[in-house]
Amino acid sequence: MKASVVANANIALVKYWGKRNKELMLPNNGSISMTTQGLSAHTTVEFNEKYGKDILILNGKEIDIHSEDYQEYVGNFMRIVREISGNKTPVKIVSNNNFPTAAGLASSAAGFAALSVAVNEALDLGMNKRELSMLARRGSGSATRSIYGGFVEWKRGEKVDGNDSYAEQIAKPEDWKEFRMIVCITSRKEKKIKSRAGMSQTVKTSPMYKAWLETVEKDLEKVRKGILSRDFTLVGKTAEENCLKMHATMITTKPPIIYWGPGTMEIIHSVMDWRDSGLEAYFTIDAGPQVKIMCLEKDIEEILTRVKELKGIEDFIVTKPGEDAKVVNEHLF
Ligand code: 2P0
Repeated sequence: MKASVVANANIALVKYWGKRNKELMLPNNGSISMTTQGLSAHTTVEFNEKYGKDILILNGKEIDIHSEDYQEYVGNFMRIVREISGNKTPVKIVSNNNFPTAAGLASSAAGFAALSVAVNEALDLGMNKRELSMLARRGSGSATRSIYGGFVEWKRGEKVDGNDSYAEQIAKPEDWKEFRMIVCITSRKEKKIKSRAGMSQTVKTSPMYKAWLETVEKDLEKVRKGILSRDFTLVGKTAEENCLKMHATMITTKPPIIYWGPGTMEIIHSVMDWRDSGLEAYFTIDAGPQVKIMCLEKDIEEILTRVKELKGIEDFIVTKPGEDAKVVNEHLF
């Protein structure tokens, strides 16, 4: 009834932005990401009557699972787990991220991937990876992709019950060891608009959203092809274009959602200048001001030298393709 799991965060190359079903967490479009190495959530769960009620401790802080901010996330997720398993025993969940939560990395992706694998193990539910990716999806959309390592696609699916909206691995981490991402932290302020509320508002109000959906399929094809043929130019260029298109839908949401800050802009212009001077790098940005720079291992030293010269960067983390979510022996309590 007790299990521990480590799962890695992922960074999207083709983004997920917008749902067609909020209860089942079904996306309007497919997405592709790289699972990071070492930016992880370590989670321990134990189901035991002795707890009396559900307990959640996130990064050392006890949180009321049924409070306004968490009911929609962990509270709702545990309701789903209980529906599936029939098990009503109280649970204790302890989870730690080894990266700063303010880093604008999808901490919910690593967290819900870890929690899904942990409840499956603790309750002996016997789910395979595909089923685990669908369970993780119910916690947070981007968590669907963190079940697998390497390069991963979350299929949009067509079915109304969501049973064809799951993750599949495109390439293993060892298939493209040279791929690097530099996560550049430009601000540690908490973002004003959470992804979930932001994407819902974009779907409702952005005149650009239709155009976004019309071009995603082509981007998925290009990035899939680029990953399979290790074509860095194709992957980087398409990912950067896709990121800008997603941000165009955010910026044109009413009221506007502008996640970029001055530091974000500085990196965008710098990366484009480096490229003009023959140093190949691309950027991608999620629902926050941080920028992830994509490059190959051969250029990392030169790029880091330049990154360190930028004024708007508070910190940076270098990552590469990481592993699947996995059960570990180290319990957190
Ligand atoms: C992504 N993002 O594909 C995109 C790019 C942010 C921008 O997935 O409502 O935290 O829990 O499904 O997964 C962030 O959205 O939102 C996200 P929910 P989630 O990585």
